[in-house]
Amino acid sequence: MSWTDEQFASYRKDGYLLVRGLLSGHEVSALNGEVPNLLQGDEKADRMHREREKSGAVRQVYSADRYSAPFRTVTRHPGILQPVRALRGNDVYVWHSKINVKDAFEGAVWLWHQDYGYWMWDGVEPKLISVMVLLDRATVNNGCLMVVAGSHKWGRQEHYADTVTTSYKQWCLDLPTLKQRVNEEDIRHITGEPGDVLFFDCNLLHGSGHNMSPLPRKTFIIAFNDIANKPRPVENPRPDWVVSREFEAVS
Ligand SMILES: O=C(O)CCC(=O)C(=O)O
Repeated sequence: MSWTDEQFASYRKDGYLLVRGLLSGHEVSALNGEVPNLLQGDEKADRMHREREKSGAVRQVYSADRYSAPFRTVTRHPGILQPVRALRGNDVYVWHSKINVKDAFEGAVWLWHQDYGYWMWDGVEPKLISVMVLLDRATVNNGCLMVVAGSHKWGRQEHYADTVTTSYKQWCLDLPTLKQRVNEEDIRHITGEPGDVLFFDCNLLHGSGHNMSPLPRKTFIIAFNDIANKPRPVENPRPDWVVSREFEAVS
């Protein structure tokens, strides 16, 4: 379950690593079996925050790890937890988790951003690692994640809030910075099969295009924070579903 030296070196060089086939077909089926209920639930009753596309389709559901046993189990999967703890050199807790739905034909773009571009305002240092579990096949046509290899080494860039492109406020890099920094040959498409798992640094520049295909592109993203990096008090703290106050080390 632990990574080889080459895998750690590759993660450190590129800012991400894709591990193919980390979850079994059985584990992926257990997760996908939960999704219809999680998408339909009533926010007031189940306390799971949902974002919607302009069409009304669910774009994201937060906190599945708190309310669904298979999602809780995958958050503690040794193949996920061991490398995350090794990368941090410490225990970690769940900063937040979300199912990103990206439905066939209607799932909308994620503009280029670094997660730490806005997590910084939550009063933490860049000691967070995200883990994206593919629940469906991810293709170029259905809007697979795109990353800019090595961009985690730029450090945090300034972000602005885009409130027009989608239904959802997105923090993203401005055009002059993108034009100056992003080389076409450094853009990688993270295509893969259900059960493949991507690990990425909180300063890695990433985004994804609209789902132009008949295939849905669901993923489950768990963001882990170093247990020693609990948020300092900030002026406008964000809600618990996005900045968790449950500081229990995951084991
Ligand atoms: O689902 C995607 O394609 C990107 C999601 C993302 O960047 C995020 O949730 O911060």
